[in-house]
Amino acid sequence: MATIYINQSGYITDGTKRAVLVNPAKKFDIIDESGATVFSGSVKHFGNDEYSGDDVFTADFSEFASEGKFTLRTDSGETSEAFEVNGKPYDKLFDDVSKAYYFLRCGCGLDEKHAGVYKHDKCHHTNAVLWKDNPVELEASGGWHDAGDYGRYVTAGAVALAHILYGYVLYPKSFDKQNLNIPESGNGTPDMLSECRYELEWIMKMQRADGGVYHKLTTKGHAAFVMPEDDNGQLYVLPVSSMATADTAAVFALAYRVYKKYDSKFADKLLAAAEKSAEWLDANPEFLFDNPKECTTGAYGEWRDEDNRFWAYAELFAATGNETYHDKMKQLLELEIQLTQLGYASVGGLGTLAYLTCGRESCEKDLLEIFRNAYTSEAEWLAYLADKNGYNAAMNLNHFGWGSNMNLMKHGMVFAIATTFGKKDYTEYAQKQLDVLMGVNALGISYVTGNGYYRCNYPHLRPTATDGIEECIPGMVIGGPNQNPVEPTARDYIPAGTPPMKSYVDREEFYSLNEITIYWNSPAVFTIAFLLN
Ligand code: 9MR
Ligand code: ZN
Repeated sequence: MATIYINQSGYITDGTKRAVLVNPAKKFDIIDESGATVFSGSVKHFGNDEYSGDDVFTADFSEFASEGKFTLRTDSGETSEAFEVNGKPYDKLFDDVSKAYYFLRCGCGLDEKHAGVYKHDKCHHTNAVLWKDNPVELEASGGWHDAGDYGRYVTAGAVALAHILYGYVLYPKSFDKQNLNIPESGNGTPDMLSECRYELEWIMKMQRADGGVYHKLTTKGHAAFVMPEDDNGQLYVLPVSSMATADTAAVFALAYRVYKKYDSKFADKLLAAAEKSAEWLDANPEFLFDNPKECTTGAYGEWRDEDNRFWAYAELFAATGNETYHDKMKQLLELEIQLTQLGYASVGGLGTLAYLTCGRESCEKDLLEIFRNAYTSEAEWLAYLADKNGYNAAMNLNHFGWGSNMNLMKHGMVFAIATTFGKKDYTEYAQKQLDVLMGVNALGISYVTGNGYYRCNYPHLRPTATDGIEECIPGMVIGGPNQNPVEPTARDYIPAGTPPMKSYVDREEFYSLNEITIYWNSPAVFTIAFLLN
């Protein structure tokens, strides 16, 4: 394989275009399909790169703006794989990372028409029982499987929804033309919104009559590697938490704003449910969540719930203009809420987005300015990190943990948001984060299944590990490099001391490196929507 690392999904005609080389060269040419040289440039020596340990060389061909299929050839005789330059190179990628959610639907079967070879029977459709109160049954089927496991967790779902719905609020053009071939396609609502509705309706079922929302619905432990329909363990609903309740209030209020144009009855139902959860928040103190000893599925614990409450009141104010919510939001701001954090745990940035997008006259000018500036300074810092890394990943060492590609794509989101609301254009940096995800990285690998000539294909994803089909379900964003994998045997493949950007292996047993989740796909959906808009 060539060691010229390119974005394997291609480059936008008038956008930033970069390749990274790890073998020395001085000059490069871009060659078209007929073999003609259509552009020439000089290779830059970046030098030693701390995250990869590579001596990095870069080829920038941003100035080259002709469409077609090309290769990049260096004067030292290396040639890259072919890549596309065109107006919308990420259409397939965008559809795939969006359709990934359909493949994760729970409580229904996936039929051949929509799922092709990845079809499977109806799963997890039996009633769940309350964890402590076993005789109480709950019909709470539906929603998306969270990840490689079959659990369904409210905070994770709410945050993934928020990324996608904000992608829609800010960059609707990218979604309006999608045809994802899902059961709702053609019903007059953008497909991605129909897909999100499937998760919203599940969260509705997780809400108690008093507005409190159950934290999660899972079996006692993770299922064996079986197809979803063969996971027949008893389903449990775990206790209400203030994070799940606040995130539900928030995402329902946001969804109210989004869906009212398409289905006002559904939107009203969302808003009423959001306000019910807000009543619960007013009446109850912090209820943090921890797993009962016998339950070993994901905990999604958090240290504090103030940022979740801030997000909830910000969204409720955005949705209704009600000054009581405005005041509550402002009071919470005094508790040092982080203003640009986009989840899954710390969600203050989703609250500031609510304020920035609602367009209400009653928004305070100085607060709007503070929120905008927060995104700009975050983007400045991330741009500084990107510049000092040979691959231009806007990452520091701490970002290379479990689910590092979520950090990479959330940083793509910050560049997009700062560009949308601030005074400076960071599109180039958002593009570079996608480049890293799609192959401009120290392993030259595409971290999205089904996309790219050298791509991950063996994720920790139960259906994929079981279905006997060689090609993985497409469009899944892989967790990616992790300096501290939790599986001891990962060290057989990644010796201690391996540079962070190379601390990855495409093997299904390693969930801390190679799993997928709904909130790792969603920041990619947002960032690509921004680039395609
Ligand atoms: O994504 C989560 C990661 O940030 C945490 O470090 C890890 C351990 O708590 O849990 C991850 O979330 C997993 C969840 O608990 C269950 N479903 C799969 C998730 C991805 O690995
Ligand atoms: Zn299921």
